Amino acid sequence: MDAVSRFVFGVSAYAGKCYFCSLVPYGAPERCGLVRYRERKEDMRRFFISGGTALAAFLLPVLLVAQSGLPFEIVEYRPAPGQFVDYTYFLEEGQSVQDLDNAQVCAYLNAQCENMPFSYLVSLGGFGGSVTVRLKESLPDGDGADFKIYGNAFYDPAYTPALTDEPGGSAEPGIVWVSRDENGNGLPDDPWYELAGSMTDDTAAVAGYTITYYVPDSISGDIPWRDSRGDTGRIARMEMHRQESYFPLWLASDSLVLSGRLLPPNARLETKPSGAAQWVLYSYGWGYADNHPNNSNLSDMDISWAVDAEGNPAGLESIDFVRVVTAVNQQLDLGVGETSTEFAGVEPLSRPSSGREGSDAFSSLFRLWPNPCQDGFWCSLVSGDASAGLEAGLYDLSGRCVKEMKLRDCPFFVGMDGLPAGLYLLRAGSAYARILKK
Ligand SMILES: [Ca+2]
Ligand SMILES: [Ca+2]
Ligand SMILES: [Ca+2]
Repeated sequence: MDAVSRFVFGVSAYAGKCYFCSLVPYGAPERCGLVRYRERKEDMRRFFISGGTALAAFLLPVLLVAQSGLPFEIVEYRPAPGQFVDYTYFLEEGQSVQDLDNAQVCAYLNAQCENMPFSYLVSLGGFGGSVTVRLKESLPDGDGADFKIYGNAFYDPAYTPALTDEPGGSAEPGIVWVSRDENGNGLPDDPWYELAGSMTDDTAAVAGYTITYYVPDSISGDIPWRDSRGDTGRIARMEMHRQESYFPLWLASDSLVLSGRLLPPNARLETKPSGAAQWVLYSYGWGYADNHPNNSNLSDMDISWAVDAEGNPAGLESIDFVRVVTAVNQQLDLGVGETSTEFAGVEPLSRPSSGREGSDAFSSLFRLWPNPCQDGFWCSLVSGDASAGLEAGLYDLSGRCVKEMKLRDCPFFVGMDGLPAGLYLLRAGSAYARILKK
């Protein structure tokens, strides 16, 4: 159809009955609405898209949908204002933002997370914005790191010389909090503990910082704020993000007050070898979400870092909830905008469950979890994108390949439905790991 050639579009996600899409007519960037699922043909699906008077149909491959679900679910989303905060995605047709509630918002986000495991980005907006997840199984504090938080931080190779002592690129650090379901009701209504990170005791960090964001006179305007130090500023509208409002209007209709530990600004204006000026957001040492790339063990967290309000070790034996909160208040020009932590998932870090697994089960290439498994397992790459794209195979003990796949840079699910119980090997090149199906 002719209309197809007139648009650049990208489907960002789908959620059961309907699909959303960013539609960019040439020359006039604009997000457009709902794309409905109409037809199913093997693993391709037909989509219809309308923008203005144009109607187009196209086929897209459907992402592999995990069968067993993720190890976490979002139970609360309270973003600060931001360029990636757009409540129109959450709304049913004809619904107004005032009628949105946390449950509906979380249902939408969880559907996206299930369909794009560990790669759908939940943006927390400016300082104080947060997401809270429940771990489907309690996570004990073992030796060393216990979980990894996925985001979209990266190092900028143009600054490689600086990376040796101070990595920089896009680091938008979020403070991590943990909680245990002490009253056993499945809700995050128990005491919370902050994970101490490398900046917790830094003199430039501010404990008990509070910010108030105000709904502007025109909801599509910049979002003004005032903080507990008397400073004022704005979350500025960005050319590329033209949604109705940057304010999370389902949380508040006049102002939103958010508090926490403020980390100092981490951006510096640098000059690339080409001569172009660019903001570089430098990574803090350790203990923060969206602060180092996913394939770095500096994005791993340790439950034993949890401290109480006085800064004393909390001594938690296990946790059931994780919260991530944007920790800097920073507004940048040159098309960057506010600094907002992104969240893409929590992976409980697997450990050898018994000596029988041997060290190869946790080879340098993969982590397989849970192990033993039932209907399948997750595979994540220790070296991240360095080995993404490699061909891998799942082999039974007779050496027969029962499944072929490509390794990916974020955790992916390998279904084992229909395969007999027993021991299998996941192999890529010379690296392999054992997985036991119960
Ligand atoms: Ca630990
Ligand atoms: Ca509880
Ligand atoms: Ca980010």
